[in-house]
Amino acid sequence: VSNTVAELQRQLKSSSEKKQQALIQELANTGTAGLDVLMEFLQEQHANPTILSAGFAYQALHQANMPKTNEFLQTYFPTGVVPLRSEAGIDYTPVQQLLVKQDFLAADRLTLEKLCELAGAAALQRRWLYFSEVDNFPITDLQTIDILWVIHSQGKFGFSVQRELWLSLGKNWEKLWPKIGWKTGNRWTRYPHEFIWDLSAPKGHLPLSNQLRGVRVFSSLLSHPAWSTRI
Ligand code: UYC
Repeated sequence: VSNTVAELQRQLKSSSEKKQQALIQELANTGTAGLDVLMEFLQEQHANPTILSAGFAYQALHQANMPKTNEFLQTYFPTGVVPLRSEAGIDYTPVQQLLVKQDFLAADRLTLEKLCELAGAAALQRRWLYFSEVDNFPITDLQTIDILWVIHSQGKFGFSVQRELWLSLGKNWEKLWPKIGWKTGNRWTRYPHEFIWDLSAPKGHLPLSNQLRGVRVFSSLLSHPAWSTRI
C-alpha cells in the first residue's frame, strides 16, 4: 500500500535527514501534489539553508522542470538554497548551477578557477595556486564554495568532508588517498577519466586538488580557519 501524500508530508517534518531524503524522492515521484509539499517544505527551510534535505528538495523541484516548480524556484530561490556570500565580490552562481545539474566535472573545474580568482590575477594567469595564497582566502568565500558542494552532493563532497576524513585518519595523507579514491596501491588516479563524476564516488572524492606540485595547497585548504569558524 503506497503512502498518501499527506502521510509523507507528516513524516517529512519529523524524520532524520537520511529518512527525509527518501521521503523527498518519494514525494517527487507522486507528481504535482508531492511537488506542492516539497515547495512548502523548501520555503520553511529558507532560514536554514545548510540542511542537506533543503538541497535535496531543491534538486527534486529543479528536476521536475514544470512551469509551476520553475516559477517557484525562480521567485523564491533565484540563486539556489545556499546564500552565495562572497567577501571577494565573486559570483558563485555558475558553480551553483553546475552542481544543481550534478555536472560534477565542470563544477570541479570551475571551482578551481574560482579559487584562482580568489587568489588574484597572478594565480588566474598561472591557473594553479600557491599554498601561501590559500592562507589568505576569506572564510566567507571558502564556506560558500564548500556548502554548495556539500548541499548538492547529499553530504558526500566538499572540503569540509575531506577535512573530516583527514582528521579521522590522524592527518595521514597516505591513508587519505585510497580512502577518497585518489590512489590505488602505488598508482595515482588519472585525471579526468579515472575519477568518478557522480554520487557513486567515495565520500570526499571531490573537489579535486592536483597533487602534481605537492600536498601543501591541499593541506592549506583543509587547515583553513573556515572549517573551525562560524559566521
Ligand atoms: N590528478 O593524479 N595532473 C590535473 C588530480 C597528480 C597531472 C587537474 C588528482 C599526480 C598532470 C586536476 C590526482 C600526477 C596534469 C588533477 C591526480 C598528476 C594534471 C587539472 C590524484 C602524476 C596536467 C587542473 C592525487 C603522477 C596539468 C590542473 C599540468 C592535471 C587532479 C599529473 C584537477 C586529485 C601526482 C601532468 N590533475 N597529478 O591542476 O599541470 O591542471 O601539467 O596529482
